[in-house]
Amino acid sequence: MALLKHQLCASLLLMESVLLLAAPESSCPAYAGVPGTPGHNGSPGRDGRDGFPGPKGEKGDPGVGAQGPPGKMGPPGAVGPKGDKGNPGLPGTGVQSALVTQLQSDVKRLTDRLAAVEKVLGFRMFRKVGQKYYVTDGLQGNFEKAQKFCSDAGAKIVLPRSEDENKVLTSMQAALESTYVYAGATDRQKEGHFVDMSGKPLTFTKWKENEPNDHKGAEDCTVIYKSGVWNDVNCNSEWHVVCEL
Ligand code: FUC
Ligand code: CA
Ligand code: CA
Repeated sequence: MALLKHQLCASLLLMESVLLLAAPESSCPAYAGVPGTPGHNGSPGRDGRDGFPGPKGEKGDPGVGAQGPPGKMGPPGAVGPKGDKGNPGLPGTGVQSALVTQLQSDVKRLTDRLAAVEKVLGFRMFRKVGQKYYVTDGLQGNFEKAQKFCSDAGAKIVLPRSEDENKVLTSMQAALESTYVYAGATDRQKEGHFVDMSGKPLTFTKWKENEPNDHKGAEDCTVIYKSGVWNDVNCNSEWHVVCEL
């Protein structure tokens, strides 16, 4: 302790000597010493702790994806309304319109004719006679069945109106090996008075000798024999069916 006190006094004495040298005129009372110069800044402190998390950021803009492929075509729409009627055509010259009228009637005639010919081609056998066609599928039946077959075909049961027509029919009978073919004439309305299917009197007949005889009082239908002569027979008997178009 004595040593420490001695050293402290020695230090104070030394400091006083230094001060006297720095300021020789000042009287220095017993130690209200001049403050020393500020010390140097200390070394930086340790890093602070991490701060609290900042606030949540703003919502981002919507993303922009690449455009997808086009979808399938939708179902067809309903049929639209009928369009307006067109404007009338330009008037033709007198010659032109007469020509058009002629062509229209020619086309109609040819169209009708073609339709008739195509119908004829649908039968097993056919013959052209004048403006008519005689057709058959070789069917046999009673008069009622004969009428129905022809009517279903859009035709009429055959009725020769001339020797030519009668001959063409017998040529078909030869090919059919037919004894009798029904004709479209009856005396059902008035016995002994044969008429066609429209009720009109016959303009051509080729009755066999002693016919029509209304055999057994039960013969009101007409048949044509393979030789071409006519006979009245019972309408329920079955014979070949030929129609005319
Ligand atoms: C004659 C004909 C009749 C029948 C009979 C067998 O009398 O007139 O229609 O064919 O023969
Ligand atoms: Ca009769
Ligand atoms: Ca008879």
